[in-house]
Amino acid sequence: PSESLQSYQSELIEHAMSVEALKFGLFTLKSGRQSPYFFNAGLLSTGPILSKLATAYAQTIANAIASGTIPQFDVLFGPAYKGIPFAATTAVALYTQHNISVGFSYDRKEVKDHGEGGKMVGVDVKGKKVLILDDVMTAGKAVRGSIETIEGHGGEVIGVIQALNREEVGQDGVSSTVKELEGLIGEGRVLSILKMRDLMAWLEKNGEVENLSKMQAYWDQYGLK
Ligand code: OMP
Repeated sequence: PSESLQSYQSELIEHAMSVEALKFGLFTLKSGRQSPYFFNAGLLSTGPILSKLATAYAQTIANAIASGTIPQFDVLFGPAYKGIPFAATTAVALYTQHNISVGFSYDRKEVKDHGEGGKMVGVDVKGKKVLILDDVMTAGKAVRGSIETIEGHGGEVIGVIQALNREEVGQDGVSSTVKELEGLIGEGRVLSILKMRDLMAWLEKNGEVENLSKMQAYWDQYGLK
C-alpha cells in the first residue's frame, strides 16, 4: 500500500477502532471467509462519531462531484437498516458543509399494509438520479438489492458510496465486485471513504507489523487483482 491517507480517513479509522467498530483478529464473514478484520458500523453510534462519519461521506461525495466522477444527483438513498442514519446525517453534512442540496430516502425491510404503505419512505425516487449510501461492501449482494429496489421504483442509480469497500473477489475467486457493479452503473462510480488498502496503509504507518502481514495474506488470497 502506497497511497497516503487523508486526515478524514485516518480519523475515521481511529474513531472506529476506539469503539471496536473496526477490529483486527479472526472473523467469519457472511461468505464463510476467515477474515483478519471486521467492520461493524452499527457501533458507530455516538454523536461525535456519527458527525465524523457523515463528514467523511460528504467529503468523498463532494470530491467525486467536483472531479466529475459522479454527476450531480437528486436523492441519497440509505438502505435499511444501517444505511438509514448514515444517509440522513450525510444529507445534512452535504448541505451544511458543501452547500449541496439533495433529498433523502430509504426502504423498509418489511412491507407496510396501512398508513403511507409501500416499501419506500422519504423523497420519491421516480425519474430521479440516486446515490446509494451504505456501510460495508464485500461481495455486493446488499448493493445489488438496493439497485433493484430503486430501479423498480423508477429511479436511476448514478453511484454507490460505502464507508468501507473490502475490495474482494467474488465466490468464483476471479470476478471483481466493483467491476461488476460498475458494469451496471458506470465506470468509477463505486466510491468509498475507506478501502481495505487504506487500512493496510494505516497499519503500516503505525508499525502494526503482525496485523499488516495477516491483512497482506488475506489480500493475496481474496483481494482484487
Ligand atoms: P455484501 O452484501 O456481500 O457486500 O456484504 C456486506 C455485508 O457483510 C454487510 O452488510 C454485513 O452484514 C457483512 N459484513 C460486515 O458488516 N463487515 C465486514 O467487515 C464484513 C462483512 C461480511 O460478512 O462480509
